[in-house]
Parts: sequence; structure tokens; C-alpha cells
Amino acid sequence: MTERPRLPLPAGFGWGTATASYQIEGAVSEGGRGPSIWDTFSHTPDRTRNGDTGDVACDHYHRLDEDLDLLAEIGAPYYRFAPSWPRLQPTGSGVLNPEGVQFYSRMIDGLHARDIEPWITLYHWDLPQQLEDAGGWPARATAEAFAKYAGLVYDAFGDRVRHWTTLNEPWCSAFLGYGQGVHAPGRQDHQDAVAAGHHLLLGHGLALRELRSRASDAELGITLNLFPAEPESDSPEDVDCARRIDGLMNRFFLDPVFRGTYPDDVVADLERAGISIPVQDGDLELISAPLDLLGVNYYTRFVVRARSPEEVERRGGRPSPWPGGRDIQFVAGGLPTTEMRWEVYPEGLSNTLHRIADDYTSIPIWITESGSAFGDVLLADGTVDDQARIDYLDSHIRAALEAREAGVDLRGYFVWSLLDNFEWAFGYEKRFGIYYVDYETQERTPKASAIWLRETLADDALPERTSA
Ligand code: IFM
Repeated sequence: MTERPRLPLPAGFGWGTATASYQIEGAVSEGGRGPSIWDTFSHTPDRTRNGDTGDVACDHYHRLDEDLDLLAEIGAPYYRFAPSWPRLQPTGSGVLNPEGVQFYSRMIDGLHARDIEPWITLYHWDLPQQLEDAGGWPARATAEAFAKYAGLVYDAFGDRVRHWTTLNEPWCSAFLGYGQGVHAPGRQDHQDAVAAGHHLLLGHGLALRELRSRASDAELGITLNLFPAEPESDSPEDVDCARRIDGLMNRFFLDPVFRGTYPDDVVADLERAGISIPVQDGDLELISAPLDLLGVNYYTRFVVRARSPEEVERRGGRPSPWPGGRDIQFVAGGLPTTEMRWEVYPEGLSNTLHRIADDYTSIPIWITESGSAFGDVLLADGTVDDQARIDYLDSHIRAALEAREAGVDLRGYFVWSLLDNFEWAFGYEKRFGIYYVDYETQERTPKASAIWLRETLADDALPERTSA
């Protein structure tokens, strides 16, 4: 049994929920929207669970007001959303699409009308297909196109939006999208993945320069997904596997952003695998330009061990997101898991926050995503009893606030996600929302976690909690 006492929430703390365009909007052929890599990918056979696509998703495009009312119901002061690049700029170049601008203007105004601060993420994975056809993120030109797009989006909404993050989880775009191929655009080339990773970071740096030149009082940052990598044993081989995964997952992004350099050991690991990072003069200065905040998405940890040469041989050349990592095995670490089979490890969140503050930066940190998928069921009485999600949120919020109490400058915590939604390659099978979505009727039902969050925020305290 775990006993957790009532815990008052810090004054002025930034609570929120988060979503992303392709996961909820639907209306993919309406309002002048162009195709994105996720349209193409999800319509390609065998790419997503059950062939699910974002064509309709949560139909948020047509249910904007209803969804804004849900946000008001929760009572969190922030809402983080990612406008769709192909809705705002259908081909990835040229002027913005007025219908797209109108849709997000309505959203932003609707948020302000409900006393909710909008927070924009400029890129949450829906690259316009035309840019992919021209080379995608492995091509440097995509970073330049992204920066131009960022400037235009700021021109449209900068007067009403104070918080901006350039990228969401560039690790996923680069290594799942171009390395393992389980995310759009589905390519499987580790050199492309690393080039994509660098050009995403370059896109961040170039976009930041565009935003800075326009924004005097905006708060600008990037969101990284950071997960601790731990060895299964103390053996030097397992410890080295953990170093390598930490390098590719965390330090590949943190080091250039906060130290202006790629980590030597990661560069050496990649070179051994015949892979180079296509850095040009001046890139790292742009990438490491000062930020106002860091967004952290935290879900789980990795536990790794070394594979023997025989195991590597047996496994063959199965696609992996990790360049040069065929000899690294991911194992269960013995903790309870969510529906994603991700271990529930709140200590990893406080450790990650401490690590950032100790090793990288003292700028404000925001947890821009934290949440879990469980097999939620809508009961006949109209309720969804997701105690496991409440427990997950409670333990992670406590871990985050502990780090804050110990001196980490943590400013906010956004729950992923407002609604059940299109969970990428997993389609609609995984439910992350605090509102249950019936995809047949599009009816939204508050799960117990939504009610818990609303009451927690209204009481300004985490309730006392006893759990098994
Ligand atoms: O649904 C995703 C989101 O798009 C990015 N961060 C992780 C979430 C859960 O997998």
C-alpha cells in the first residue's frame, strides 16, 4: 500500500492539457488543407493498427466549441495544441491558407474567451507531403521551409499567443519516421534518420531566429521527449548499452540545444556505424541560441542489456530506430506497465528534471506531456473508471513537484491528452484521453481522471491517496 498525503499545489503553477492536430482534427480534405505525410502513411496498407487513419479522428475540426467547453470544464489555465502545418500551408510553401488561419483564430479567441492561455507547438509530425516528396527532413531545405512557416504562423497568431514550442519530440520524427519506419513517412535508413534529426534541430534554430526577430515578449522553447536509459545489470556491456541509448535518445538533442555541440561519444558511435551528422558551419550556433523554456515529455524509462553476437545474428536485420544498435536489447524492468507496455516510473521524471537542471540549463522547464494509455471501458451507467490513470497522474505530479521543491525551476504540467485520439501507428486502440471518445457517435464522456483533475485544480491540492 502506498499512502500519499494531501498535497497543496504551488501557487501560479501552469496546469494544462495537450493535443495535436492530426490526432484529433479529422476533416483532412476540408478547409483547403493539403495532404501530410501522416495521410499518406496511414492510407498505406499495413502501416497502422486496423488500417486506422486520421481522416475523421475526434472530428475536432467540426466540434471545436464543444471541445473548448470541455477545457473550460477542467479549469486548467493552459491548453497546448499543435496547428496542422498542411492546414495552414497546404504545400509547405507560400502564403498561409485563410481558412486554416480562420480555424485556429477561432480556437485561440475561444480559449481566451474561456480564460485559457493558448500554447502553440509548431510541429507535431504532420509534414506537408510535398516537402517529403522533395526530400523530407533528411533534406536541409525542409528546415528552411519550416522556419519560413514558423514566421508566418507567428505573424498570424503572435498577437494572441505568448508560449511557443518549435518541435514536439524530434526523436520520434527522426528515428521512428526515417530509421525504424513505424511512423510517417515510413523510411528505414539510419543515415537519413540522423540527417533528419540534425535538420529538425536546425529547423528549430532557424524557426527560433524567425520568432525572436518578431516577438518581444513571447516565451520560446522546444519540446523533447526524454527517457532515462538504465542498464539491466552492472556489467560493463550493459552499462555501455545504456550510455549509447541515452546518447541517441536524450543527449543527441539536449547537447546541441544547450551546449552547442553533439556529444563526442555519440558522434563516435555513429561513425562506427558508418553514419555522419551533416553539420554545416553556423548550424550549432543557431541550434543553441538561448531559449526561454524547455518542454519535457516524459512517459517511461528504458532498461537495456547487451545482446550476444549469436543473438544479434538470430535477430537479423529487423528495423530498429537505433542507428548502430542491433546489439542492444530492450528488456522489461519489472515495474507495472501501461497499455503501451511502458513501465510506470515516476522517479524517472524527477531524475530527468534534476538532470536537466544539474547538467544543462537553469531556464524554466514545463512538462508539456505526461499521461498514460489504459484499456478504458465506457460502462452502461455512462462512467469510465480509470483509477490507473489517476494513480499514474498523481504519482507523476508528486514526483515533478518534489523536484520543484528541491529547486528545479518547473513551471507547469500538461496532461496528455484531453481526448482519446489517433495514437499514430497504434490507431485508435490506445486511449490516452481524460475524456473518453466514442468514435461511432463522437460523444465525449469525462473519465474519472477528468473529474479528478477538475476537483484537484478546484481544491488547489492533490487529494490524499492510498493505492495498492
Ligand atoms: O500521442 C503521443 C503524442 O503525439 C506525442 N507524445 C507521446 C504521445 C503518446 O504516445
